[in-house]
Amino acid sequence: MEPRDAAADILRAVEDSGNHYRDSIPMIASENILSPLVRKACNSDLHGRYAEGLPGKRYYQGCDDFDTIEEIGIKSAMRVFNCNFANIQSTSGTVSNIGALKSLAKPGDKITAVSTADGGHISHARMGAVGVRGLNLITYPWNEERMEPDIDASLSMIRENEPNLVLFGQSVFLFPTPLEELADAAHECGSKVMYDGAHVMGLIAGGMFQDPLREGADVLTGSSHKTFPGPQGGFLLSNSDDPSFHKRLNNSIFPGVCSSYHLHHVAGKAVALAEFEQFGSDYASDIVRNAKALGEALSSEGFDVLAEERGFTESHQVLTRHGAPDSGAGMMAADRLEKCGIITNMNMLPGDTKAMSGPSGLRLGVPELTRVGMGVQEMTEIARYFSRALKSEENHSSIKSDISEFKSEFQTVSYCFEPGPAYP
Ligand code: DSN
Repeated sequence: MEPRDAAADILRAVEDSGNHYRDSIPMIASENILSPLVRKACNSDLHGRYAEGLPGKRYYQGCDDFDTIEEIGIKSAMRVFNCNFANIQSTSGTVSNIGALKSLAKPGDKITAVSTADGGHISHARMGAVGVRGLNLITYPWNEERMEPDIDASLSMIRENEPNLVLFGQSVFLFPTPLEELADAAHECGSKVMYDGAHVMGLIAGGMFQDPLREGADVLTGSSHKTFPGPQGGFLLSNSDDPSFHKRLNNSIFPGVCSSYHLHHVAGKAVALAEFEQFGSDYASDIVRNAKALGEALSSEGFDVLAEERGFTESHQVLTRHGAPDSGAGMMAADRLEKCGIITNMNMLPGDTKAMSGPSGLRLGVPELTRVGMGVQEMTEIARYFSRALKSEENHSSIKSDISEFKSEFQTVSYCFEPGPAYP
């Protein structure tokens, strides 16, 4: 292929991808869309600049304006997350995790975390950041019915193993972690407590989930682009008032794991923080309301929605089971749904053992749908589309066309200073 044709093909695919999401019902729980002002900050000259160091202490000239941006963003993050320390430089939630692991543990130390099979993130696993840092991982005993660590067994496990670091947080995250009791036990053993709030940062900041920094976490890490509706990136936060610990945390990102830390995304993150200060509480409560409504509506349509006895969810996620463990029913459901215009991801559920071919479930998220103005009524309509897609023989093209028409009413990003096109 000629280089020029390759570039043209790439740009066509970029446009097609935007159109695909514009015309679909996007339900990936880790995704969101940018507000017009955040997009403007991200699509700026900053995308090619460097600013190693901290505001006022740079290794490059030309950073005065960026110093202003980062200083405003740090102060805003400290207000939004109600904490004494914020680093907004990291380029992803995983990079924040690597920084926190570098600050809180050394190679050979013991760490406890949720296993990936139970919904833990890959950066909490041996194959991810925990392994890269050379830590010895012990996973929590899991309560499958409550979809959280088994408290009594986890308390015993922490007391018995006396880990150096106790890590909480998940990618499959329906309910707040029973953190206070577990963090107390960890501190009694001399362990540090880290909470990865990647998925639920917007809910934490909006007061709709749990408040890890007041429930015992020494460090809170997270993504800036899931329920927190900014550009892709991460946060590293703490309520410690120890300046030497702040320095250690800052150094863990630069020079620890980043050189250039993507200034355009930091600028976008700072704008997203400003918007969150004004609109975040409403956004967070609307997300949780919609997720609960979706769980209820899918259950009414006859789908097997997990955790019914706990009200399905207290987060932005809902889990559905579509067949027996390791049957791959979730994979097949995700495939059929995408053909019909609903974008989801297959997910392992309790009993599943094969991550690629066997998942029996779907993880459904509502942050993006909420952000384009959908409410409880739309969750009911979406559940009906699920029925048409997964419980009928109807041709996918007619469902897809109805979904495209349904979605055409939801094309504006809200909860921001200048609502505008969601899929420009
Ligand atoms: N793997 C992503 C998720 O979808 O949860 C987070 O990095």
